[in-house]
Amino acid sequence: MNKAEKIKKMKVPVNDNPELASRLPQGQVLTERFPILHEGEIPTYDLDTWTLKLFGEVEEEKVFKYADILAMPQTSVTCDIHCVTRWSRFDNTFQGVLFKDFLEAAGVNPTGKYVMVHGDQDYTANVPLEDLLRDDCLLAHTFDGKPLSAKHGWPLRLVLPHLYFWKSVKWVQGFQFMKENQPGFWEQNGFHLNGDPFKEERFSGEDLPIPEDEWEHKDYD
Ligand SMILES: Nc1nc2c(c(=O)[nH]1)N[C@H]1C(S)=C(S)[C@@H](COP(=O)(O)O)O[C@H]1N2
Ligand SMILES: [Mo]
Repeated sequence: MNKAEKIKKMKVPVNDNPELASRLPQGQVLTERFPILHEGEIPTYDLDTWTLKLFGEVEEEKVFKYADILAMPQTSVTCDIHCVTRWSRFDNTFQGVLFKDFLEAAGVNPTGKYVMVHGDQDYTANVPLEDLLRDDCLLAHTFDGKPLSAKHGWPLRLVLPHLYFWKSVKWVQGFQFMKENQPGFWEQNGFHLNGDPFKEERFSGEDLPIPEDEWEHKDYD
């Protein structure tokens, strides 16, 4: 059974607390722990050789070093996060560079309206450029006042809180601009192309098998 099929068979939690109604999407359970979920091993990095690439449908492709990111305007974002495996966590404070500030500081003009976000290890998630330009979309290096832990995506992860958390690519390596929307890793494996938790855009309706051990959660913080 693949991940999408397994989530479909889970008992669906009922959110009957009126105080939470506007904040906790249907079918989600609130947690105070911070689960850790990813494909593959936790990568290690040398910050001197780390790079972030902007490529594809752009006027000019560019590569950034870690120091370039730290020199850009820094912002703090406090957000709720919602994972398609049904956990939500409120009031998470991340710090880093807003994607829209990054794009402006980068001086890169996208000619494609869709983006494939690339992260280690060979992970991808697709998002419309418009979504990345929101006021709460961050390239984060800090969580709760401390550097992100390696498990949660250090040295840099995307935080895109208005979509299910699978879109928030950890160990981000590049943004590929595209003329057409294309499915990323989970979007090719039974999950929704968009992924809005408040619309419960969980599944694609297709049934494509992936090995079970690739999606079991590994740990908590
Ligand atoms: N590079 C990478 N980023 C990733 C993933 C992954 O497998 N690889 N998993 C996604 C999924 S499915 C989730 S729910 C969140 C989990 O982030 P966390 O481990 O910090 O809770 O990371 C997302 N980003
Ligand atoms: Mo996930």
